[in-house]
Amino acid sequence: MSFDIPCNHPRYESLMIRQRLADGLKDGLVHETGLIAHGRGEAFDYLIGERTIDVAFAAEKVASAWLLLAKHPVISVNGNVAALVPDECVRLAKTIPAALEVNLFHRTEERIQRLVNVLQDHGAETVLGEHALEKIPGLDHARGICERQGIYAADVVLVPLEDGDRCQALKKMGKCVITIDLNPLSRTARTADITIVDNVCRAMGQMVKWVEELHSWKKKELEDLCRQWDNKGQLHAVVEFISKRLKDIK
Ligand code: PTJ
Repeated sequence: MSFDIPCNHPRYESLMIRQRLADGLKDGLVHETGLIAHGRGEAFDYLIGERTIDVAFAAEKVASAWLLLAKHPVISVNGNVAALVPDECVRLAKTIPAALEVNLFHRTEERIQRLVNVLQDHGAETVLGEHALEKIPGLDHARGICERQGIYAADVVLVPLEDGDRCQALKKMGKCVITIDLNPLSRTARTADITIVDNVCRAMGQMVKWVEELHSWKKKELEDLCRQWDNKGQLHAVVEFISKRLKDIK
């Protein structure tokens, strides 16, 4: 860490997250545009009050249930996610259990290798992504390249911090797509089956807790929970929440 942030700083958490991304950039994990993406996320985090709002808490629960019901769940990891929540990614993958696959928009083999190493350093036994020989139909950029045993074969895919066209293409393949995106207006947020409007730094840890709790639920109870989820309605609730907060500012 190149900068000491005093823990009594009023924006300590937020500055620590920025620092993790800056370090991730230096370590070759984060792409430079990942910093811009984070800035957009921060703005929306500010609007929701930098906390997990009730709708997101519920979405995290349903997403966890969906991952538990899946036959072949996969967690897709990009540069920002590896820099911010490597430990949570590995814990979530082990608790479900699910496969981890590194998948990059700005793909280089060197970055793939670095991300695989980071996840392994945090305890992952197997990390997919290096032997990506399949292509998601309709996606021309590198994000469409994936592993046959991983995202290609998955029935449920968790794609935190995503760009919209892969989400759409995965859905066209018949997969259930769960995303974590602070922007409730993004194409990804609008296309996914379950959108968690929360900071990935809060959401992933909360999902580990939900998965641990939901392990004792019966299959039918999990199915009922998933069936009730109305993603469009919940996104509307997030926008309402933000609008109300803005209106209430004196
Ligand atoms: O590592 P790579 O090469 O795969 O590239 C990753 C980035 C993030 C650069 C790439 O996926 C990208 O450009 O993403 P977008 O299209 O900018 O979308 C990122 C979305 O994530 C935006 O809607 C942001 O609001 C949201 N976001 C950013 N930071 C966070 C976030 N959502 C949750 N938690 C965050 N910390």
